[in-house]
Amino acid sequence: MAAMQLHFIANQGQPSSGGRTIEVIDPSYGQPFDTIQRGTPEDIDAAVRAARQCFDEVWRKTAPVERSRLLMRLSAKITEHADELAALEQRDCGKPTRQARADAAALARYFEFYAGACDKLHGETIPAADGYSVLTWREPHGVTGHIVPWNYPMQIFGRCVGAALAAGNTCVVKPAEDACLSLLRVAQLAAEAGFPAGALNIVTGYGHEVGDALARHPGVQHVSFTGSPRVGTLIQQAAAEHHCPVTLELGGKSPQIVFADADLDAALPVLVGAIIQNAGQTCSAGSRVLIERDIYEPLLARLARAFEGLRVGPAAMDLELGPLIRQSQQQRVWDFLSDAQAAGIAVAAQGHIVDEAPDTGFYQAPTLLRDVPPEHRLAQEEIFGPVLCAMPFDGEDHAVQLANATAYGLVAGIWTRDGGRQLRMARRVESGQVFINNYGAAGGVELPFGGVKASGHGREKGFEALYGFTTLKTVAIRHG
Ligand code: TXE
Repeated sequence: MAAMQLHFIANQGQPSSGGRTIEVIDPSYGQPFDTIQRGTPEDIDAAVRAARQCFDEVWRKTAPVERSRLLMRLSAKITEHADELAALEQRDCGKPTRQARADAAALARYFEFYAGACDKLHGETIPAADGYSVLTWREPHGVTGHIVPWNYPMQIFGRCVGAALAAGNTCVVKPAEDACLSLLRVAQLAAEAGFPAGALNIVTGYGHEVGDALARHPGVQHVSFTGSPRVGTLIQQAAAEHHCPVTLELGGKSPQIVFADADLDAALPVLVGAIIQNAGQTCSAGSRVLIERDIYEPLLARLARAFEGLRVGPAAMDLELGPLIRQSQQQRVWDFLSDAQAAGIAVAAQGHIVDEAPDTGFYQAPTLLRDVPPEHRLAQEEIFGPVLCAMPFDGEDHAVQLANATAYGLVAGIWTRDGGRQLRMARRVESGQVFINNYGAAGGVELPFGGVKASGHGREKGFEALYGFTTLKTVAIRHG
């Protein structure tokens, strides 16, 4: 077993004050291979104090151009160590090699993007009464807390911590207990890049212990969270105790809507990719495919053939799918599938788990379900596994009704050649992002991202994220 991982506070490795640790499990084999600290509220307090001290003494006095250079240096270091970071996250999360490498590249890109934005956060001058000048400043909140899930540790860290640091905050990060290793390494790289002690701190441990302590810490001025709606509610409640703003990204049940006039050759691989990426454990997974009735059977037949060709195996084999993160996530998917069976929902096709995948790993074959009743929990709830629910629709109004008929509203994909319909549909679907004849805009760190309804509120990614990590101050001067 590898050496034990420590918290990273004020540019130092620190053991937990509670003296306890958590085993890190490799989901491809179901075996422990490392240990992390099981943090305590006292550890969170130490990290928040370090972040505050850095903010007061160093970071708030650092010119935006200097912050920009530091972020750029970190981006370069991430690129230099991309293979190492990808290997850590691959083993920790069970990601196929190509996915893990893409995530490391995205992390570097986030820091590059936000490096360029540090010195471009302008305020306004506002016309006011005669004899007055009014202007606005965008100021950092101070210390920001970041509670990160296990599905894309590097990407989600990049999008929230990159923006928070660029906007002039200092950060305390609580990664998911299932997947911390890449982020602990990134924090070391940040120190090597020259970030001052306390600018970026990481405390590992369980959500109900350290995540909760971070959200309710009165020294934290903003919390960003990506995870389940249940925990999002708890975090918003905890933060409300000290009137702390939150950004919540709580997943989705995103529809991919295919009209009869669509370019099906272009759509097919994207429809499949949008649900199998990261074994379906993606907040923006396109987990419902709504197909216009005229092409329902032929498109379903093509989707079924594609699903039958999908392989699942250990992460390092770099197949289309790796394992799920942990046994409880596997059980969650099994429970959904047994509900489907009990309701008589037909399996149109399944991929297969390769012989090299051991029984101790957390594997699930990708599954295409047909004619899923829109009100069934399979069509309503986030499964967070490689399960695609297909259902037919008749015309635009029906497509909109089905698309909007869940509690969520994160992403929607629309496939049609009709320009008017593209815009009508984009207006009518309830979601934070709409992709027309694509899904994801080839990565798109520049694109603001976040949801409506139960998918959360606030925006990450793109320039918009920076506003969320600042507070606006209005300054009015009466001319002497
Ligand atoms: O999420 P949790 P889980 C969804 C997905 C998945 C389900 C459950 O549907 O099947 O959630 O996954 C921390 N106070 N998503 O149980 O518990 C926790 O330590 C503060 C969607 O893993 O929400 C981890 O760091 N923090 C999603 C983070 O919250 C707490 C990504 C997420 O864990 C806490 C992950 C508490 N009381 C799951 N309890 C997405 N939107 O991409 C837990 N945490």
